[in-house]
Amino acid sequence: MQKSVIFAAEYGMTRPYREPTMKTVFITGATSGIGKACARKFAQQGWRLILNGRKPEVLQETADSLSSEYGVQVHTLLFDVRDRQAAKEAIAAIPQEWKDIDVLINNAGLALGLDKEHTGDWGDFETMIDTNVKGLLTVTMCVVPGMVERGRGHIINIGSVAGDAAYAGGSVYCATKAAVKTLSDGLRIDLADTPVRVTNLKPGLVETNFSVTRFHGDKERADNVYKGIKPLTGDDIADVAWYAASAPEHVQIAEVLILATHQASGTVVCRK
Ligand code: NDP
Ligand code: 8X3
Repeated sequence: MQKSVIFAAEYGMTRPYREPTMKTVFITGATSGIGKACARKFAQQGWRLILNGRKPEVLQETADSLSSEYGVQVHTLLFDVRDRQAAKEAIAAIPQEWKDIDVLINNAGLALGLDKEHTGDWGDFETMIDTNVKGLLTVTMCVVPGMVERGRGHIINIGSVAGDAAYAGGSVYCATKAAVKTLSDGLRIDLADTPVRVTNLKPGLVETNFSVTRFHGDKERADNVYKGIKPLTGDDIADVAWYAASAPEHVQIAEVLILATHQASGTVVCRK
């Protein structure tokens, strides 16, 4: 009898026992959409999860459901990526046995509004820059030195097709995602003499809570973004993240643009 089956029988478990791989993925913004889907994907593969979020109940609920569904260990890190001090303290306080992070997925991010650059809301602009650019850089700076020291690691940044070209009303959001591309490219150059890999994933339209957040809770307006086209799902992006993470060590998936079949670019979408 296989060891996993014996274990399951001895412990009366209802799901198959999975040998621990001791591989660890750290995902920011893991409480929704693409981040949560990545957490599910890596959990399915038996990885340990370090999950970041800023809503305590939602974060705990996410952690509990993944750990009970997939039998993986989960460590939660409650902080807002814009709070540099809180992020640094939380990451520094990760228990020793969790510190060997194999993959960091810098996913926390958002768009706010669809306003013109010269008349938009400064608060929205600042939140996008602080989250998508400065937050990502903060977490990168906290995690990557350990990867370099251990000679092992992979950073997967969630960029966007929006970083390839500006679209109407998306000026600042697009600029933050262009920055994610440049930060990814720069980091890849800085790490080229190490085994640490850097990937920039650039999704197009993915149906998550993204547009509800962009339109400040206006669900009807958010739903219209995905009308007449079959959009991507968080799981589609998680599949690509997993592909990059599980590629052989000498293979670095540097950048991937992932679009729905009827989307051709940030501005060309064919709707029925
Ligand atoms: P969701 O709104 O579903 O998820 C965003 C996640 O980021 C949430 O968990 C959210 O937490 C978290 N988050 C936002 N701000 C912060 C913060 N300051 N600190 C910590 N966590 C934060 O959207 P998506 O899953 O779609 O977005 C994930 C990433 O994918 C973003 O970077 C987005 O720009 C990018 N992206 C999305 C696309 C899409 O079409 N959906 C396409 C291309 C890229 P909370 O609920 O607390 O706000
Ligand atoms: C999100 C995709 O096209 O709504 O990054 O900007 S888009």
